[in-house]
Amino acid sequence: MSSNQPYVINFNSIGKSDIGYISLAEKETLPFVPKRIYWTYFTPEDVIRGHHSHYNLEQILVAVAGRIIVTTELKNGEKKEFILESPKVGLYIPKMCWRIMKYSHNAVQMCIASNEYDEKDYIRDYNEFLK
Ligand code: T46
Repeated sequence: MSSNQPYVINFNSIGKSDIGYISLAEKETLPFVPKRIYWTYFTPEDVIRGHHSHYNLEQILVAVAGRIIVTTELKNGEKKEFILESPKVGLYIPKMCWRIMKYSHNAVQMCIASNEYDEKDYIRDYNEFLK
């Protein structure tokens, strides 16, 4: 379900240790119908990404490999930290939510997004976000 709060989604996982696993993002478990999926990788550990919010985009981040530390901040100042380190866990990020992300060297971040890419949907100025 869509929300104005970030929250963790536990995806279904099928399998066992001797054969491996498959995780599923079925439409019933998703808060929106995805329009775009992309992934980031090889982010150096000393680089902090994000530093932006979106006017309308909603996203689900998944650490399909490695570990991602995501700090979210809402306009009311509420801050949360999430550690993503399981490929069967997603983090829903609502619209109007500032975020920064730090990555382990082996992290692969998959992002399931509610809309196509649009640079005009970004708020990259923190003071503008707070207005
Ligand atoms: C987010 C976090 C979690 C494109 O040209 N097309 C695209 O679809 C995307 C996603 C990016 N770009 C370009 C725009 C920038 O020049 O790639 C460059 C880096 O994108 P961005 O500043 O969004 O990178 P991150 O890693 O800070 O943020 C990414 C997502 O793009 C963003 O929406 O919320 O991951």
